[in-house]
Amino acid sequence: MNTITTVAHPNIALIKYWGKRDEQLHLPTRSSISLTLEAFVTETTITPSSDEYDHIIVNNSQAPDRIASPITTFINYCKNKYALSTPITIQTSNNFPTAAGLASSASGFAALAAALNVFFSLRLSPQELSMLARQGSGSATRSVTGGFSMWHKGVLPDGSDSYAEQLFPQTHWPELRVIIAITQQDIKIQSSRHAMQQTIETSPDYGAWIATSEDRIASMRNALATKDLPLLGELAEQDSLDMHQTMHTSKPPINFFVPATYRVMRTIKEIRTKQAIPCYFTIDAGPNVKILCLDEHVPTLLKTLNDIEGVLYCITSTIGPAVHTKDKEIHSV
Ligand code: 2P0
Repeated sequence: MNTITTVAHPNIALIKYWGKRDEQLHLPTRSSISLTLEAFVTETTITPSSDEYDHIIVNNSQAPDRIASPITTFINYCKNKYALSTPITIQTSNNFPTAAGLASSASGFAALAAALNVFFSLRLSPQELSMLARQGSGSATRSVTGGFSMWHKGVLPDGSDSYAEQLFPQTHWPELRVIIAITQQDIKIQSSRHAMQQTIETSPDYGAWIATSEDRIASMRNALATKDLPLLGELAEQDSLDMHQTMHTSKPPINFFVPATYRVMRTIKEIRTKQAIPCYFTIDAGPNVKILCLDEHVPTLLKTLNDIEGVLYCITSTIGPAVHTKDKEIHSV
């Protein structure tokens, strides 16, 4: 069998996924729309194992249990589903903080699903591959298709209509930028998986947020098609704030923010109103803030963001591609 290396990029949801209608099949309660971050990269290599066991190496060392265990569950799921028996070694590395709310599970499971697809010659279509990646982590389904993607929530109990579709390729909106303001690099306080189920079960605001889904999905598709940054930004900001509101009102409350998170949000709103620069924030299950803006405003925004107390550093990204193989590195073993 051949060694295979795949490359995937994390994605940031503009209309968020937060909660499952089926926990086993990872079926979401609402559809979501994302953009892919070109600057952040996960590379995953599969080689045949040198013994009868599977091995998982994350960022060049033995992965801690919290990170290794969902990977092992996913590999076992794939081995059962496709009757695979060859033991493998998986080496995966990120050029950005792992499990810190920067969607490393999205790129991680997209890269792993794609690597298994090629290594074991499963011949899955992009749609099937996105459904396989979904079993690793819900958000991974959107990193399979890349660019600007939509994960259809689907309605079927078996999940066969819950997959990602690329709405627009990475080249669709060349001026769009995402600035990631890093306020903390540590492993996050709580896993998304646990936090989202607690939110569904206990937040009185969850139903109202879900009720917004269809309108917001339609408006976001329109904002992307027409490259309307104010529409996209207002929607993304509101959807993110509403998602966090469902967490803040869950029992016990969940709050991923740190003081610098609030400072960045406040600053972005101020820049928008006082300097008339179109810039908007969105925040996921962590304290880091992603700012949506145009390339011409990046220098001004960076200057201000880097001066905010508690902002460690900022990374600017364009839009990234779908998962793919790193062809140059494929060789026979
Ligand atoms: C999203 N997040 O749409 C949302 C917004 C975080 C906040 O998808 O349980 O790691 O593996 O399906 O995909 C993070 O959740 O959770 C996430 P599982 P996942 O990007």
